[in-house]
Amino acid sequence: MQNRLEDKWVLITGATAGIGKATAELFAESGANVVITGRRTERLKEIKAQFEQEYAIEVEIASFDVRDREACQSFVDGLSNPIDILVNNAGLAKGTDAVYDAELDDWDTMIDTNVKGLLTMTRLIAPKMKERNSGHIINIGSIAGHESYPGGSVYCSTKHAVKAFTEATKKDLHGTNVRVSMVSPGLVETEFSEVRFKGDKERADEVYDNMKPLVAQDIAEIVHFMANRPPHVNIMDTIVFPTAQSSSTMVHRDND
Ligand code: NDP
Ligand code: 8X3
Repeated sequence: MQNRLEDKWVLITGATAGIGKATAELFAESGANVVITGRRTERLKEIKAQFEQEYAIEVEIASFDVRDREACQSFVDGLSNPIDILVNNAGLAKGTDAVYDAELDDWDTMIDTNVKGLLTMTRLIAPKMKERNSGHIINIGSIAGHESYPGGSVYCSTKHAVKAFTEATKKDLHGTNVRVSMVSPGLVETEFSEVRFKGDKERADEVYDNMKPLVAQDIAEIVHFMANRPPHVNIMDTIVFPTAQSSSTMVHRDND
């Protein structure tokens, strides 16, 4: 397959773990330079050291919270290279409580990260892409952006927002060569469930009990595939489940 990614600059938010980290590594393997971000500085430094040792590319790291608009702005102002591909991946779920007893702070965290953080980063990066008439924005959505499940009211709302925003962004950039895409995964085993259950590893492990979930690499390969299409191809969205999953709530367990 032709590699169209060499020497591109790819910015991945939330690259300290899971899907973001795997995506950054696949781009690095293809000879793309990467700007990796997240809040955990030590992890970013370790990943930079690993990538620089293994791949002949440039790696920049930036530690900031996507909920902090000023931090996002000063990060973008300080970028030393134009961004060819923006992967808006940073995101999380907090809790599975019903609407009548969920924590309002959890709702704020999800909305501020998954929606407002993604909006801010897009707003800051898109103008230069439009000006250069090239670029690709790839948002990490979810099956939760296509259907809603009990206990996921606000998480699902945030991912529905990502879907709406992706579609509207494509339309705002209509007539330019800037591409806009999203990926909508089902269950992927990452730190996601541990974060959702606030460090309760046992509860997190139960999510993937007796079934084979997707792994971060599965999603990274789809993001990489989208970015590596010829310039006239814009994949809008892909829904990807583990084979054992058929909807947010239909998960076949080996003991079923
Ligand atoms: P992980 O918890 O493994 O990774 C999440 C990443 O997001 C981390 O690098 C984390 O970095 C970063 N992040 C979280 N909050 C912030 C913040 N406020 N500012 C900056 N970075 C932040 O989860 P996944 O890899 O699974 O999740 C990645 C994306 O995929 C999310 O948008 C998630 O909603 C989506 N998704 C996940 C699915 C799954 O089943 N795992 C399925 C469908 C979609 P740090 O903590 O260092 O800041
Ligand atoms: C994460 C997958 O099924 O927990 O977006 O919503 S799910």
